[in-house]
Amino acid sequence: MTVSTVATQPFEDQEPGTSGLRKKTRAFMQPNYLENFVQAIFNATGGGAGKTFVIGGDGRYFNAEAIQKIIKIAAANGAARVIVGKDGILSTPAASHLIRKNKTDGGFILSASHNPGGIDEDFGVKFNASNGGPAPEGLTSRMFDATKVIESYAIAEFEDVDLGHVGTAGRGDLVIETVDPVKDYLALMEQLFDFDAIHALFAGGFTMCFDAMHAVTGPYAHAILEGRLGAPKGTVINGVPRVDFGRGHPDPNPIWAKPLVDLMMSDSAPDLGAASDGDGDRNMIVGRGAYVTPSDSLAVLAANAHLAPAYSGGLTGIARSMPTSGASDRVADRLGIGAYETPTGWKFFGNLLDAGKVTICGEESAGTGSSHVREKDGLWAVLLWLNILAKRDSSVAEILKEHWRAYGRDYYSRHDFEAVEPDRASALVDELTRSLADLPGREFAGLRVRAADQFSYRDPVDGSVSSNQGIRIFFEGGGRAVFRLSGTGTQGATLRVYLEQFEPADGDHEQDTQEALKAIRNAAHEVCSLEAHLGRTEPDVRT
Ligand code: G16
Repeated sequence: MTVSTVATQPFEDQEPGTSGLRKKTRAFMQPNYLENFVQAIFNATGGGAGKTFVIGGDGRYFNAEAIQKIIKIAAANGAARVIVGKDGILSTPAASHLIRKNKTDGGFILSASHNPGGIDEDFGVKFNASNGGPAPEGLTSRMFDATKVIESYAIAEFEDVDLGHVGTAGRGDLVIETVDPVKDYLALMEQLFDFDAIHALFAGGFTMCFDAMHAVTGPYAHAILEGRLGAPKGTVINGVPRVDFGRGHPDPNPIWAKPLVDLMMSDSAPDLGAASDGDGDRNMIVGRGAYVTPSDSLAVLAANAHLAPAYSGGLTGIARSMPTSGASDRVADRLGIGAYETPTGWKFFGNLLDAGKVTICGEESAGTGSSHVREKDGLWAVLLWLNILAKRDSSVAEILKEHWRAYGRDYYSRHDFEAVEPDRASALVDELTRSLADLPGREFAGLRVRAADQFSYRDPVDGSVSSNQGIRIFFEGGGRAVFRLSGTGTQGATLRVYLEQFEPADGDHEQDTQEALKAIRNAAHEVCSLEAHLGRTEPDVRT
């Protein structure tokens, strides 16, 4: 095996964001761009000698080429073995599972998640550590540091590896194991859930529509829902992964999965609607006539998890990202278990899960998961809902309403202002940050500020501190507005404004969400002079 050492120069923009390095696909296709980043990961993690890595991605444009390059760089860095999904396909949670199951040294996950795919769209690379979870902040900063001083990368010269068949191949000292992307993941799900009960549910006429959005969960959903659990053929729609996700935006929310939401609000709605994103870690749950917000889904899943075999012994704790609503905190409180509030980014849940402090985690950005892997897991959430529905003689809408009657309801919505000029977005955030100390007691659009701060997190396991993780404004009367800049966009800045209004258990739970949030929205706009800074008042996306 011939190994070349290729001289290169640093790219200045290789700082990983909320979830790995995400850029336009063409940026990754430039000479040396991907190679530099992958070599920097080896340099930041003590090299590749003798190590084993999982490699796979969501099948988007450039996935196949990037995987071949990573295999060659791994070989040149002395890796002993790589485990690759057949055709280069692995959902993010399935990759996390393979890293853990095979006790590997980590994995390369190729995805820009819910961002569109294609030569003019987005691509991404994420490194997960040996616990199966996204590299924590300490490691991502070492990776970024390594990208700044890189002078060369090593790459082996051999023909592309055929990844179209399950089996083992060798190149020099490197063993390349091509695996069925679904098999081990399905086996894990069988251990967690009562598949017999779910099978009986479908056999009894329960209907469902799962929208794979032309993305990675197609093969998983076909095998699990229609294959193993006996759901009728046609339950899974858009189930063949495409490099451009059928020119869609594979983000399971009411905007991008609108056809499914429309179906669920119509007279011909099945009992359950669900969708997952580009790489299979996000999920959306919709009952007949009832959209479930991700924050509510986390709370309902936590409150009912004991109905699934894996969680019948109870949960140790629940974690949510700071912008996620407080609904799950009240469940934790009632269960008498810990509730944790972390910064946005699944990587912040890793230590809590590893230390056994929490069993279930979730985020407003459509992510829910548990200690079974170290990523959020779209199909896991769908299967837990199915398990709960199979054990309770109630519809999604009834379960949701009952939950609100027991715990109160958090009206919740995220408003995204996309492709904002970065200077304008920073000016808004900087000005708001400077004003924080003066806000308590002041009134905005008729609402009085109770407290305001910049969220800072001290990891209770390793003591690391992450500052400037978003601005929180708490209003009297149970409302909250949060402001933060997205760390996953690839074009300009995205300002996220998260709105929440708590309505107690005996309150009115039947209001329209945007109506219920109007006062908070107006106060949020006024407190940061949103229109003056951005020159507009309407968001691009409301989740
Ligand atoms: C990633 C992270 C999530 C985060 C989301 C949005 O999800 O894993 O933890 O909530 O991005 O982040 P931001 O608000 O910074 O854009 P995914 O599904 O894109 O990997």
